[in-house]
Amino acid sequence: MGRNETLFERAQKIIPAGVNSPVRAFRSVGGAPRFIERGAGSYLWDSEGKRYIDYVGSWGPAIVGHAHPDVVRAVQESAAKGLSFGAPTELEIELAELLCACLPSLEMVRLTSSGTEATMSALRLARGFTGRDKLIKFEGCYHGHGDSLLVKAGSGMLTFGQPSSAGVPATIAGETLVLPYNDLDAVADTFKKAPDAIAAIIVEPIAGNMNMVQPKAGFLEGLRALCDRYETVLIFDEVMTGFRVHPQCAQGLFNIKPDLTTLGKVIGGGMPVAAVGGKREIMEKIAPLGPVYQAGTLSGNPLAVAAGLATLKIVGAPDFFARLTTQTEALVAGLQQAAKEAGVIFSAASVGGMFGLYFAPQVPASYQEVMACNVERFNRFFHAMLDQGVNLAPSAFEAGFVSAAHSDEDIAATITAARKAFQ
Ligand code: HOZ
Repeated sequence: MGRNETLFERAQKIIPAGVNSPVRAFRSVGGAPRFIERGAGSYLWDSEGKRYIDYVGSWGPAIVGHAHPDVVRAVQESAAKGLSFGAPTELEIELAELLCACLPSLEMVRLTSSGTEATMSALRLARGFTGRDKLIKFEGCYHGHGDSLLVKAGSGMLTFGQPSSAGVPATIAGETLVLPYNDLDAVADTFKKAPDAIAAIIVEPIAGNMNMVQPKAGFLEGLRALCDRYETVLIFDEVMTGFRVHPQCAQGLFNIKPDLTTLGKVIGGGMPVAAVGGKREIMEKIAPLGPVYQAGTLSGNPLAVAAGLATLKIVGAPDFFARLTTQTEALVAGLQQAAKEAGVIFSAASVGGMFGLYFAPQVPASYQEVMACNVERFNRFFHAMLDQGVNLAPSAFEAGFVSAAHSDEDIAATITAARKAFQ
């Protein structure tokens, strides 16, 4: 038994399924998760010393590569001055100012420690602002593990075929209306039936938790128009797409201004930072300015904020996104070619540094189409890639991520591995 297996056995005795977040348990692909010893640039090393080209990137945050020297230095310098104060710091203002400068829809922002906290807070704010209770979310979109949002959700919920969680009271789940992604007519019909009841629509502007599903032309614009008409708060959950698909996030890419935005992952550069931000009149409802309570001892933690600022500085450099996009497109094109040569039914797509791989003839545009992908074929591909030192997300229902540290050689080696894995 290798060290990964030994650690997994030990972990399972004391941690549910041996992991602190479900997808990484490898349940859908089978086998033991790799216990990571260290990371540098585009690579990870596991507990057995094996090296992997990494396309998970901590599920998105590692956009400049693992252990980037500038980010590590920023954290070390901040750590030397104290780990947490539970009091405001100047760094927090810097990060908030930077986020508002990058995203025209943000007039005010509050930092949290996780994407889940950000989406829960956004939802509470929308409810407090509108005085309404109902929420529209889309099937297969995942917005963290808050009660109202764990209804027909993506990510681990989809991976394990249990899209709504036990433990969520029916009265809470009943306030969440779940509609098909990319189906604007369904949204319009719902508003017609309940014109004064819906506090918010929350959407991943590019879905990244049911594999990657892009919005059809007009879908996001249509949501914006309906929210304007029915005075409903439009929340873009950009925890995954934020600073990952475009310098101004998905909202800049599609040129749409949501009322509230949630951010996470990249803005913390691998440390726990997330944010909720948006229109001043809504944000001013947050305590202690307003009646909507939201708080956190570690919110705006100085080490985490330092990591986020250092990361965003690198991401903000001219040409950062052009190169990241080119690398990701090269990966996707190479994988498509390798599949074609092997005669495997496969498609792939990318936006900025985010990509989707589908064992299906066409790139899916809905939850139903994603569910029709060949999961068994993905699982075989996943293990064949892992054996050859390529780390993909251990689920057919997760997006993949390329970092600025991925070299041409890394991409070429990945495509070579795929040629074999497609056999
Ligand atoms: N929810 C993440 C995937 N969309 C996985 C988080 C983790 O396992 O760290």
